[in-house]
Amino acid sequence: MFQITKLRCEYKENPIGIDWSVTPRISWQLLSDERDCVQAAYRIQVAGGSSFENVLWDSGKLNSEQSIHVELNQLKLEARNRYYYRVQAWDAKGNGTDWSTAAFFETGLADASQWQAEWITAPQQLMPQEDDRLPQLRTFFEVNGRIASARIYVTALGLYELELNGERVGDHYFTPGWTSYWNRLQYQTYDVTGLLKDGENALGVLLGSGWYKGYLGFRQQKNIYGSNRALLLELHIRYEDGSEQHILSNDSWQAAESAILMSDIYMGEHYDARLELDWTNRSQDGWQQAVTINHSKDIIIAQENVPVTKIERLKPIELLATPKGELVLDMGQNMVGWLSFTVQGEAGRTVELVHAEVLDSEGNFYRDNMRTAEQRVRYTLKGGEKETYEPHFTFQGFRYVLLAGFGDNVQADDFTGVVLHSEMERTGDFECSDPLVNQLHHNILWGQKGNFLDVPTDCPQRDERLGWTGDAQMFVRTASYLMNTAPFFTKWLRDLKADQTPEGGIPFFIPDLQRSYTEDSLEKNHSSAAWGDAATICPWTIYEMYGDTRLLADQYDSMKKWVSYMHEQGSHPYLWNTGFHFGDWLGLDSKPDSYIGATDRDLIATAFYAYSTELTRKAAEVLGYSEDAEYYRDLHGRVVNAFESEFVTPSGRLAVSTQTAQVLALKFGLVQGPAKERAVLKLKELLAEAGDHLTTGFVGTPYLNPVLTENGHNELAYKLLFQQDYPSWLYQVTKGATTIWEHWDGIKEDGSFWSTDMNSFNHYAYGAIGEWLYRYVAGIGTDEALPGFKRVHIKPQPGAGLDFVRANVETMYGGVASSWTRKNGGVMEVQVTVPANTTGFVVLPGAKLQDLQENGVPAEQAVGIHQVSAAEDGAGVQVELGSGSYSFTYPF
Ligand code: RAM
Repeated sequence: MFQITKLRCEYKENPIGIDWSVTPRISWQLLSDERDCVQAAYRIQVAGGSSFENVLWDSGKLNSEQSIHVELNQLKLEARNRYYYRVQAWDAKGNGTDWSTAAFFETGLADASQWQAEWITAPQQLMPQEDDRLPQLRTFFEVNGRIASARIYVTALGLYELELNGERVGDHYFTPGWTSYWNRLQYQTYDVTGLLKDGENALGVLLGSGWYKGYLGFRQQKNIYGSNRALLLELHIRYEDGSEQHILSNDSWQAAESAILMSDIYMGEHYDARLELDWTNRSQDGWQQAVTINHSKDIIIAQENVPVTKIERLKPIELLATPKGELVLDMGQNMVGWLSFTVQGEAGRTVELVHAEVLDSEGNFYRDNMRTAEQRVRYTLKGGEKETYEPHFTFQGFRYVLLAGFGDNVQADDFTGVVLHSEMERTGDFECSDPLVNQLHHNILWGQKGNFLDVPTDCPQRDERLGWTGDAQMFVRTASYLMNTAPFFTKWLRDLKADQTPEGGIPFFIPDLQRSYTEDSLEKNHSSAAWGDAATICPWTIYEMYGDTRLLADQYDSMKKWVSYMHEQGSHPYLWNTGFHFGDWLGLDSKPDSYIGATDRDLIATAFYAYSTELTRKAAEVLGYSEDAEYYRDLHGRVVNAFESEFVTPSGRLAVSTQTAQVLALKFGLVQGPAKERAVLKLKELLAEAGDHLTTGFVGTPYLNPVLTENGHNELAYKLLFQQDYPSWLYQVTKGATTIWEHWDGIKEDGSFWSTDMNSFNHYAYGAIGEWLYRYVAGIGTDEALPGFKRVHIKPQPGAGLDFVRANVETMYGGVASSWTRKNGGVMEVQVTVPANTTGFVVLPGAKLQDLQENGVPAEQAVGIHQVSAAEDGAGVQVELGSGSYSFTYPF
């Protein structure tokens, strides 16, 4: 078997409406049942139809190993057109695949800023701006003739939901998504060919407030980006005879009030089903003429991210009565999305659902940590038949739901939890012999599900839910093991770049809420060390994980500007010792009543200054900017020297005696030789003083276990992992957590809560331990020089407490697997898989050259193995191998 599978265009399967101002890139995977399979050549054909009768472009057979991000740069593209593509490949032995099955992509509008349609909204008298009630818009049109295809191109100020002839259009939610609305606004494309009918058609739109106009941020502000909800839409119908008909949003449309009395991301939704209009009925009252408004169209871009969709459904595990006598549903999982429910009763009766994450120590419903976010859904029945409802423009973070007004016959089965997030492909799986660690992995995964709803948020429940840069930076690699995050971070990083200040400062959250780049912005809401470094860490991580050089090139200027911003700060050109920083946020060594850990903030700022400079140097090298690379190499050296003279004593001790200080100095290579050794010893000592427990906050925690494992203290890293008392990762697991908490002690030993003002139970930052599980415990890593797992590193790191580990990561080339098992009789078995068209560099700690077997034969004799030698650090064996699955055994 030798074949091609998983054709993707810009990471997506058969995308429509893509931006084609840049050349689309396609990727494929090779499947082979033979080891050591490398692609030697490929051929691509692009055609106007799936039968490939009309070939538009044929690459011919090209000698190349490239099978990801292949640019279709010879192809002349046109707007609004579908292109079919297929691929054939040959290996080094000359074996060829058949043509792959055909895949396609479809280009979007000719120029995303050129719209024939106009922005429309409901007239003022119908919709006073401060009214919470949502408008709906509609139009009628005739279809005459046989339709070849029909597409809707649409965006909104606010959020929209479309219906065509009574059917919801598409399965995307929270469209058009959240971007830096001053600079960028996505439009979506829908294939509506199958929804149109001959004769009269009715197209209706609900408009919501969303991030654009609803409450946003922790200062109870509304209308941050604007106060008008508006729609911009074009429906293009292509008839079989080649003619086209365009239905455009303009003032011929009609507007009416909808049955949604209020809908707000934080607050919830109020719906009165008695007020529903049959908007497909022309003769109903209540409709007025829509009005046009002026708003920029220059900022409109094609959809970049994958859409938010309904990903999974959960049934409640219990309907319980609390000690206070309240009726509460338990979903069994802290989840993000909403409840869909069925209810029956008389017209005018109102039911209410309030959402929260935890019960208090007495078992009562607890929502004080929501701050001002109401998370309340209210539904007034129209009466008669059973009614099923789910909200439209709000999402809740919850495990428990307080029910009111449902009556005595209510049953758990009447409710379904609908989990919504960006539809990223799940790529990572991890399982080991310890159930608590497996639950930790589950919690990390659910932290991502809950907080990757179009932008990477800190939390999904209280009045915050913002794209905090620091949190994103800390979690990006873990996230990219668990799911394919490339389109998600592509969009978010472009917003980061758009919101960056002219001096290169990075707002605390992206999208920014207050144009930090303007002089009249209220306060300095940008540029904290370890937060702003999302500008360098995120694109570099996406580059390593997906081989995405284009994103790196797109972000390169932004990376440079961030470094130059840091360069301009401080009283010394190579130290960053001024300004506000969040420091080692929530570190346990903070002063009482402070959120900021004890680690000197100048040290953190200078450490990240060095790290970002190094990443920018690496990016310059990848992109071929050798002068820049030299500049950043030099700058990095100077920052490291300045760090040394400021923070390392002449005899080699780090002047700041915290866990996080040692961790950063080691992770970023800021201490060498004896100073490095002392930092490792000091870290051990500080951990021991804390009873082998961490005291690190947001900044130190993600690197703590990696640093221990990298510096010869893997056993200590395992020890920290396995601690079950506070503070530790498993403490919360033993307390029943199903997601990752913001605080190590969100719920204290005595059952009481951390203060109400900041206590999220779904905050992924500490979930960055996931990276250690995949990259160190299972040992699956990338290679900077051959990114995207073109060369796979596998170095399992067994430790006391685990008998086996199994991990899989679905990469751009296919599945990478690493598992290890301690067998009876002191034998270690390590199984690895590296996909076709990649090679593997496997390190087996503890193995000896002469003892290593692969499937029962001496390893160096096995097919596919290129080289076996002593590991560089002398503590095991390293194996260079070609693609395929291997099973190694050795005494351990
Ligand atoms: C909190 C957020 C976030 C953190 C900032 C500094 O409000 O929840 O996690 O990055 O503060």
